[in-house]
Amino acid sequence: MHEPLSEEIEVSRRILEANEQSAQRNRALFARHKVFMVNLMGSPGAGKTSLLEKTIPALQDMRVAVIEGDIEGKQDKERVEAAGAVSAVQINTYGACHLLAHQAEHAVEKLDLSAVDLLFVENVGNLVCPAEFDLGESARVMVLGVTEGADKPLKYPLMFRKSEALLLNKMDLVDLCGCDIGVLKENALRVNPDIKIIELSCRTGEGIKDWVKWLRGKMKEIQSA
Ligand SMILES: Nc1nc2c(ncn2[C@@H]2O[C@H](COP(=O)(O)OP(=O)(O)OP(=O)(O)O)[C@@H](O)[C@H]2O)c(=O)[nH]1
Ligand SMILES: [Mg+2]
Repeated sequence: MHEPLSEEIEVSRRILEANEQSAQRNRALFARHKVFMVNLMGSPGAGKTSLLEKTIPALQDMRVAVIEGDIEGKQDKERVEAAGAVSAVQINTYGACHLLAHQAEHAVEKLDLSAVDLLFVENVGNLVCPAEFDLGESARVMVLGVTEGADKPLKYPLMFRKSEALLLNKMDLVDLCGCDIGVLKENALRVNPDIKIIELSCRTGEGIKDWVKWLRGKMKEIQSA
């Protein structure tokens, strides 16, 4: 790796600036339609779609839509539709490891926001890049499988730092994989003392109620502000 050249820094700055403008447009649009948007992030296979499959049926009183970000394929879109999402839109990035705000903006054009209360954007599976790009979300939530290891907050701090909630998924496997949950939480709190940590399992359903309660509270808090 070389030190970034001034032209490279300039290009990155322009990309981030353009992204921020799209993100602000998204935020204004969501505010106008009273839609709460969650940017859901985490490694490939952490359990983001599994979480949506448990969350959507637990929110029967809400109209939940989903934008799915994947490099290729539409498997996750089909899964959330089967789980009861009122609508779902697939974005394929064909290589890029994160979503940009303008991609979300185009996907949102395919939704009828007047018929949506809660919008999840499942970002591309990646523990690094999605955290760098604001999509105009109301809240950032990350899913980490306990199978990924207790050291992850220290090695990949940005996503932990930028998220309001950390969902520790696959708790049914915690003894099998030997993850020290105390150390994992301590590491996450060292990186972000304000992060809300919820232990859950999308396999057994343990902890889903706690997550849904937190989400409802956050929606109330932001919508009444
Ligand atoms: N044992 C166990 N397996 C789980 C749990 N949650 C998800 N899985 C499994 O983990 C695998 C990946 O789950 P997904 O929900 O597809 O993960 P994802 O984060 O959406 O993956 P990408 O969209 O590819 O980034 C699947 O085989 C799930 O069945 C859990 O709580 N416990
Ligand atoms: Mg998925």
